[in-house]
Amino acid sequence: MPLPLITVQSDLALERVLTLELVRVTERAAVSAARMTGRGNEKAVDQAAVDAMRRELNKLPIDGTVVIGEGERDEAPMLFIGETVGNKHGPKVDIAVDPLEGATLCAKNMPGAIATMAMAEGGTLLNAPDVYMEKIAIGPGYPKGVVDLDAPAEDNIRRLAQAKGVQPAEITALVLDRPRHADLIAAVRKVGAAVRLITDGDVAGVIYIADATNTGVDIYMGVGGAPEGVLAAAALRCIGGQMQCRLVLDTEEKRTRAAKMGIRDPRKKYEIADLVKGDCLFAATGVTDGALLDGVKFRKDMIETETVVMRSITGTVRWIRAEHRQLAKFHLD
Ligand code: VTB
Repeated sequence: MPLPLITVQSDLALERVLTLELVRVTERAAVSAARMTGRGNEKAVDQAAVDAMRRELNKLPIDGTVVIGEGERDEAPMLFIGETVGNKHGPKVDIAVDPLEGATLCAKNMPGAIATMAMAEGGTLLNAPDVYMEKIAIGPGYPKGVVDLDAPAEDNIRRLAQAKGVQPAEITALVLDRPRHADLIAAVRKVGAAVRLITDGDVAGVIYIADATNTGVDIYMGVGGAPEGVLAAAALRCIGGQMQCRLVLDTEEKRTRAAKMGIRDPRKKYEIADLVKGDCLFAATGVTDGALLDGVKFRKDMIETETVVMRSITGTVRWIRAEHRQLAKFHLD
């Protein structure tokens, strides 16, 4: 009997093929940064990841525009917001990059640094300035509206516990360890819930909530970077979950920058579908070992990487452990 042919709708074929290309991009950025792990030089590790990511992105058959990048044009020489990437022979896509999420973690050889990016249909990712963002996120399987960005933290924990069918004491909230979160942390603990603190890395932090059974994290709360928020939303668009966010535009200068990027309502409360309007791909490769991904391992004559890549159209999540034997491709000399 002839084997059935694999058919892919032609308009989706390229995007499907691009899934593995994203893996190559984040793998190379991760390896380049990992080479300098623990050297204490945040700028150097970040630059290495940026260089590698940009080089790989420019090989892709896409007509891409960076909408979440290393900064705005005059402050970032590469992968700045507005930079076009790709060989132009392909679909118009929006690109969000964080070539090294957790540069401090990598420079200090602490767990959890990742190289990450997302790709979506042109014009569908929120163009956000590099400001802070208030965020709240919970995993899939809860009715809509269980938690609310504007509700007191105590209420959110209680309501989440009720929806999960447990006591608040069985809820764990993940929060960035920053002085600005002192009140939030106290409020969460006041209702008996546990707080897990992270020093950096809230893209992975938000992703943890999608797999509460294994990560033990039920909810992400607090203020982190807006670029990290858009990247995390891309991941949640693929794997499910709820997220609400608001840009922190607390000065006239920030509001003007945001307005230039098309943000009309500076107080808008965004849901995942506002941050990532269309279908998207998301990928992350571990740089240092972390709860989400193993870091890069330099073996004799071989480099190992671990990457997660997700596609929203199908909700497929692939974990890719790669052994790289052709090392010239990493341009490590
Ligand atoms: C977070 C964290 C990042 O920035 O978004 C944080 O996830 C927010 O900024 O890894 P502050 O450090 O100023 O709190 C990072 O720590 C680094 O960009």
